[in-house]
Amino acid sequence: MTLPSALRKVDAQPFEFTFDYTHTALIVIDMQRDFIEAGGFGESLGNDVSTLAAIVPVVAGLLAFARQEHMLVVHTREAHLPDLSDCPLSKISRGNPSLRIGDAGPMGRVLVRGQPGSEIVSALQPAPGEIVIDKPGKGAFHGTDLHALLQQRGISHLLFAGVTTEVCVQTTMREANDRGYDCLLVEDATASYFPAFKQATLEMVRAQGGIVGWTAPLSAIIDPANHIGTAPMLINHPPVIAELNAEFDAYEAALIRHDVAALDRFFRYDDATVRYGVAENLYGGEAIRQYRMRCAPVHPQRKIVLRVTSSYGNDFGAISAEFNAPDTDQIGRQTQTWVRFPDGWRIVAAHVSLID
Ligand code: C5J
Repeated sequence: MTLPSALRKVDAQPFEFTFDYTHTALIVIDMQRDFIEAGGFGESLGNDVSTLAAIVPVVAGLLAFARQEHMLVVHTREAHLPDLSDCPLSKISRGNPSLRIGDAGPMGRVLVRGQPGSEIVSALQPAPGEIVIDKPGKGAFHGTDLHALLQQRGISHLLFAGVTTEVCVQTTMREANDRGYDCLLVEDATASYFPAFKQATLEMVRAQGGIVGWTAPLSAIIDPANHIGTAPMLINHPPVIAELNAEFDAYEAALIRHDVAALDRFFRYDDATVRYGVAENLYGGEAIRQYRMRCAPVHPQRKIVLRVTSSYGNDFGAISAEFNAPDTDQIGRQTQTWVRFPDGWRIVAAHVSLID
């Protein structure tokens, strides 16, 4: 369930852009070493790469915003198969570069998957769970399953960043526009080797009432005044549920291998943390820690047979589970309350019991 307060409004051109960040993805186009660093493909075409490198901090700020809002993030790379079977001859032979696609250069083979030059620059590395798409074309929808991935996740709105504005960014944005997405290009998070081409692209995108989409600077997107509604709260937001389930799985795995130190870390070390065990009431982090050190391991074939996970906002959730093990006919029940702290998710309350 999503409350309407997930809506954001951005002061954009040609007019206000409204999006629900649970249905919006950030698409970061081709922030690769081959385009942005000296010695890559971009420079081999005679370009000054410093204009592209200048946007890296802005793209990092946009990524931080998207991650904070738990938006879907997609990174693309223009990168071909090692045998270049996905690269038309016309693309290889175009222009007069000192290095052609597939040639060996200072950063490995130019625009070839897996080569150092095709990697995303270190400051913008994809985070776990983010999608990375290797694309053979300028547009990210051509020859990829990007559209299907976005549809599966209910995405209707896209924010665009990356390089170069008038080539891969604009092509992808036009492809997305034709597929029915509402698209906004983040003005200071995109760059071209030719500043005039960037400016022309921004104007073309938003001309004629936003014929391709909207443009706005990063500051307008992250402006806290953008929330529509006063108390934004997402309930059962899939990325938060996925994080909680991953924590729970890691907790169960630590339990099975009787990793006392790891188990200890899952519980918040605080006087207000409470764990009601099957046969003990433990008040406070120290009592829980002492119990862990003396308790017997659980049966190694203990199995979770049912789990219900819920989340309220980005930082609070509850998991209830039933478990069984070969050494008992009873069914175990366990409820954990999780809170996200600056150092990660922690259990602040737990209750375990057995029933016949
Ligand atoms: C180019 C790109 N310019 N990512 N690629 O060849 O825009």
